[in-house]
Amino acid sequence: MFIKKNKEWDIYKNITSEKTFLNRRTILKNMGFAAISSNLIMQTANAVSIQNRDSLYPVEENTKYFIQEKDIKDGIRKLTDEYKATNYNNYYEFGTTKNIKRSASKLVTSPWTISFTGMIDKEFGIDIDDLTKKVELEERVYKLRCVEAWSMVVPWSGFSLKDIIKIAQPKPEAKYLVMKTFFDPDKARSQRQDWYPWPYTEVLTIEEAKNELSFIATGVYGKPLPNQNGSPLRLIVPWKYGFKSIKSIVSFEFVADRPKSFWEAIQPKEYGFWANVNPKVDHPRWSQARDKDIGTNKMYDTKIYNGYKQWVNYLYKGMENSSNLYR
Ligand SMILES: Nc1nc2c(c(=O)[nH]1)N[C@H]1C(S)=C(S)[C@@H](COP(=O)(O)O)O[C@H]1N2
Ligand SMILES: [Mo]
Repeated sequence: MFIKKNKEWDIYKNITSEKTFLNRRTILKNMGFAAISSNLIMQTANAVSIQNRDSLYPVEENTKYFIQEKDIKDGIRKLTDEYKATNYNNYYEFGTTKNIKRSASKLVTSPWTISFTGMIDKEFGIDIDDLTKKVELEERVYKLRCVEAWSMVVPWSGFSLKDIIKIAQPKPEAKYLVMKTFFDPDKARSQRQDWYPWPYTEVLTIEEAKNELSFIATGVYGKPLPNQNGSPLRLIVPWKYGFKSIKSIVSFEFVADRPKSFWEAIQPKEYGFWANVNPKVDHPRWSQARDKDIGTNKMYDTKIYNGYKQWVNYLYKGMENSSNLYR
């Protein structure tokens, strides 16, 4: 994405980055040599668990949400080639180009504890490999529409975000679900660039999170998610621009007041909270009327809610004619 800096946020970030720095220094001092050997143990554990993950896939496809698309020459749209979808990625923690697969391979995804916090009965943590045992995995083919006006059609494996809510049991006062990506500047070098509001954060209303389309992907193309696509778990909300679909989640927090998401903190006029796909609301610097398929370069007319209107329209009653639908 292209960034214009936001001053207010810069000031805030300068304060927090200093705290983080002091913290890190103390931690490193206390760890000493232990860090080297524990790192080795972690990597071995990582290899074993990732083999076990392989055996979970492929899973049965749920075709209920599949949308058949036609391109502007009336050809039927096909699934994006696996190689393309796993080699053309946005993952800012590992760099600002689409070519981040190699740097993302450094991320250790096992063990991987996910914390559940905020307005719930009892806060807890659970490892991803225990979480996948508690849910029903299925495959869904969804269109991913990036705010940069490109798109893909991808077969994700995973489970409904509703299951996360069932497991967490939020209190009625909870109005938003906040998700965060890991913060580990040693592995993700871009996180040393402290002008970004790390960790990557995304927010949905609880109603949006309960929508049947909201999905947690743990696999893709019938295999566990590769690191570059957000292993070991990432959000997929196909009616919203791709930046809402946060990768490598470490926490689900239930709150009453809406915090700023990563891109909203950087540039709220360009990457708003709602971020619903809307061909009529252009990005301030480019049109959102069409999107280019990654792989074939064919053009498609962008549809309201990325074509998923029948499932999500009820969430935005009264907002239809507002640019709020986007920002
Ligand atoms: N943590 C994190 N999640 C992220 C991003 C990111 O930079 N960091 N990029 C987002 C954007 S802009 C898009 S389009 C999608 C891309 O997902 P993909 O690489 O699996 O196609 O991931 C989203 N999730
Ligand atoms: Mo994106």
